[in-house]
Amino acid sequence: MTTPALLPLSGRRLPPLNLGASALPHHRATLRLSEKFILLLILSAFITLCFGAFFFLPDSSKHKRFDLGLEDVLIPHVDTSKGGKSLGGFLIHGQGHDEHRHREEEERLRNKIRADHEKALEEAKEKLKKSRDEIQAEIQTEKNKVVQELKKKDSKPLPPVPLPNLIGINSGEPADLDIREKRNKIKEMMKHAWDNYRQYGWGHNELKPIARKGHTTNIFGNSQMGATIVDALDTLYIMGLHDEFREGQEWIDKNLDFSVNSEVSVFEVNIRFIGGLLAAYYLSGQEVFKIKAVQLAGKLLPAFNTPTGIPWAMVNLKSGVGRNWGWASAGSSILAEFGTLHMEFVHLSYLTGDPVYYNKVMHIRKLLQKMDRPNGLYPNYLNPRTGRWGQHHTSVGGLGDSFYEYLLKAWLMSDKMDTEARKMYDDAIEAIEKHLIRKSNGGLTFIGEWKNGHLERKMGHLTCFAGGMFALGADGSRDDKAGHYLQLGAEIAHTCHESYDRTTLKLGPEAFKFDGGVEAVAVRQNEKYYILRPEVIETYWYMWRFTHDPKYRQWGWEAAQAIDKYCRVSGGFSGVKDVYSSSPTYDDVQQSFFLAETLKYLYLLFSNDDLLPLDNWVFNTEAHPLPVLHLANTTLSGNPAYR
Ligand code: DMJ
Repeated sequence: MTTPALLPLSGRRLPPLNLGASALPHHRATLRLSEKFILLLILSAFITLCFGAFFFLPDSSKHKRFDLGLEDVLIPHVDTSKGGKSLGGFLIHGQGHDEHRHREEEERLRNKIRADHEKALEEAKEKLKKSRDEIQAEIQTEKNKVVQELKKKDSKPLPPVPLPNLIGINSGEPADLDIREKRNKIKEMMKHAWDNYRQYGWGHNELKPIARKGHTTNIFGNSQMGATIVDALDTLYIMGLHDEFREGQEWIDKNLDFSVNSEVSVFEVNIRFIGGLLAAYYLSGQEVFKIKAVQLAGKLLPAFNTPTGIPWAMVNLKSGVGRNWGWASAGSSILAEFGTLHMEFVHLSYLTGDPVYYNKVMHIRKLLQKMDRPNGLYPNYLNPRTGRWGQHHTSVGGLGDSFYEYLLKAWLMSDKMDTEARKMYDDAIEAIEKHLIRKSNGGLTFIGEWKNGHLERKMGHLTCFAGGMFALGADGSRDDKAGHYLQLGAEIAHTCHESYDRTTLKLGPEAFKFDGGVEAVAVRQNEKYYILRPEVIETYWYMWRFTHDPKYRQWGWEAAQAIDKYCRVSGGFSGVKDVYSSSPTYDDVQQSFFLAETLKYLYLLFSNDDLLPLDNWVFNTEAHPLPVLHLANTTLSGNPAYR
């Protein structure tokens, strides 16, 4: 190693000591001795300097490593146990044999890099020998692995919460043989619907029972989310179809994925998926349902990012971008959609300990409370940008229906503590009775629709659910009008039964009129269809629970027989296009709500009241039972996670 900095020193000669003429001769020997001493001192200083410089000069071997870009791999850490010491993050060994060791190490790494390159080249050559499909399959497998890893991360356990009182989930067997047989028949119909979906539509949202393949509509987006599986789970459970339930659970566990680029209806996904998953969780206690419900709810939350907090009708599950239906009054959101989230969202907050869901729905309620209501009625449309009503149309059927239902059920689900919800319900029902409910010339009570300042004397199949709602809300009604509301429920049930009875197939049309001599009959061709809807049977069941009048079981049985006769095909059940035609054509759709609602309400109608008793369970608008939360108040303080 050269030490250029020291060269001038090493070449310098010491000047002779000039002691002048005055120097005495007897001092000559002493002076020579001091000279030697000084020379020795200078020499030793020189040696010390050389030795020090040896350590402080730059190490050329380190420069080489930087040039190769290998600084991180060569000596990545300090291992003082092996006699090294750290300097700037690199390992400095003793000189000499360390130099040798560095070279060896570099050589070893170069060899390793060479070997790795060669291996990669070999692998690439091997890959190229494979077909395009094989390569794609391998890539897909790798992708799946990553997705599974991400899923595992997503499936963090939720905080434990005390489960509400879950009674009456395995009961209901009737003693009466005739009723038992009817109940078994409904169970057989459920098996037929499920088995065919299992065979021909598995994983798709719904089934086309005639084409025998999967079916989907835009409300579920473009992805296969197994809507029928999720919607059917709790019906399978209460019917004791446990193998089928387990099949559904397995599919959900392995395949139900919400990280999809798909635009879905917030309302439909909430009532069918979140409601279905929560009910399946409460009935079976299987954590997977709760976890999936919470994951999905997280994907719906971006829909609330509007200037008012009134959610968009649709949201893209991946991007979180929301928008409204093009047909809804100048970009409005719909009352029955943003007003039908409360039950599920309260349960989500209860189960997760996260108030975000509860706050979202309470914000909607507060906003609605502040708004003026024409004639005390809630219009169907509300603009989420301006916070103003759209067209002044009011309906207890499509576009409005379940908003009123959820006001009543919010009160029931809170163990009757949410009196604010009950008051809103009572106010709304009073306005509806005053402005929308009329008696026809033939004495049939009907609920019309308010449109542009006048009453349209038309009632939808959807509106028929209101009979059950009036009966359910009778107890606890204002001014002790329980008898009145039970009577109103019975009148609506009767009218809706008439709408069935006046058809050829004994199945109800989509909408029917009370006008110009027409009573409870569809007039327009495009209102004559029946798509396996549940609302009329739903009302029969509530009326049965509250009155035990056998006519409701009789009417329910008539409907079940008509469905079995006219809607059953070998590949499942289908809707029909004209209930007044003796040779009906099929629409070729087995709706998921047929399994979730229609068959469940029929089964309950022929079960004892101890199956899902109404003091402990509240059914969401898709017939998914959620337990009453016996909380001290509506701020969910019963959940320890809130304290
Ligand atoms: C169901 O999805 C729900 O009952 C909803 O509230 C409205 N209608 C359909 C079935 O008709």
